[in-house]
Amino acid sequence: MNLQDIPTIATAEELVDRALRRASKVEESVRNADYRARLTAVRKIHSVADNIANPLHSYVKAFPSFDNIHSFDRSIIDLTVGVDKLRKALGGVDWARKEVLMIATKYVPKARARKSADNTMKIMSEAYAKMTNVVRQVEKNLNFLISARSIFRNLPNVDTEKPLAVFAGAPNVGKSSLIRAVSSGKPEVKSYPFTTKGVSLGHIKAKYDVIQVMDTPGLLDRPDSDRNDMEKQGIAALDHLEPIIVFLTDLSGTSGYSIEIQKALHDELKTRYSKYNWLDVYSKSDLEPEFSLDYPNSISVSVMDSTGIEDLESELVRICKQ
Ligand SMILES: Nc1nc2c(ncn2[C@@H]2O[C@H](COP(=O)(O)OP(=O)(O)OP(=O)(O)O)[C@@H](O)[C@H]2O)c(=O)[nH]1
Ligand SMILES: [Mg+2]
Repeated sequence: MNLQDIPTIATAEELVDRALRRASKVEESVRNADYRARLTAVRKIHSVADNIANPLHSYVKAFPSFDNIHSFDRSIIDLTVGVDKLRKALGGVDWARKEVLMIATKYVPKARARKSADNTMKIMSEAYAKMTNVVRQVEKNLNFLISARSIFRNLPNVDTEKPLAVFAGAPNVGKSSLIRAVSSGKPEVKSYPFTTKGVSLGHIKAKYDVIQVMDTPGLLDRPDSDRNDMEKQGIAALDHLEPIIVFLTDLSGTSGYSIEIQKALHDELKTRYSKYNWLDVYSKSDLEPEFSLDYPNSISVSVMDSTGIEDLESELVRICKQ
């Protein structure tokens, strides 16, 4: 099961409504009224319990086991929803599942015992109340899973078998614009006009090759401990996925980050990831440069007049074939 494909999760009220609605349709057609009441109650209690416990079970199963997932996914989960909080929510939901089944096990023999139809109804209502109460107790946990699912749906689904280039650089240097310019087909990349808040994925489709390209939030040159959770997502991609690094430097001065700041970040990452393939890109080449740099084998690009886009793609293909 992929993180991105977790099926819909119902709220506590939706679960309760559905279970009660289904149980209301259960009817036995035995002649004797008391016996009919008992049989019906037993089946209804089972029906409510199953229609609560089965979905709860499927929710818990749908989330990946944290021991088996890729360290990048684990990091991203931790930075977005929090691994411990997610564990707790899943624990709560699993508790509710067991509790509901236990209530059914306890009430079924009571409902089966020889009694008047009225008494049987009372026992059934009591079982209903207890089971639905348990579901309501984990309402917050279910809501947490619902929001975790919607966050996971937008996380990049990286294929670790295929090449990956991570676009990194200071804020506002044109990473997202460039990712959009090189991504073919329908990229997963959302075209926000705003600053990038998380990692996302696009693909370059070049003849027989597919190269994954990852957008990352802007980085500042500072120790990891000072970095915010958005920056940490980009660092997690670099740390755990060992990608080709495409480092963007904006020489136009329009990003708001000086050449010194951008160079310090460049040098920090280059030292830190010295074993990775590295490609320097000067962005916004349609604008008059305010600075100059002499990084070796760099490519100048512009998304405004498409300068260098093809060169960048073929250079990435070349690196991937090495
Ligand atoms: N003239 C010109 N402007 C560009 C070019 N590429 C990006 N821009 C502009 O630069 C600004 C920032 O672009 P983004 O692609 O959002 O930059 P980013 O690096 O993703 O920014 P963060 O996500 O905030 O780190 C936007 O206003 C873009 O329109 C370019 O090639 N030429
Ligand atoms: Mg961006």
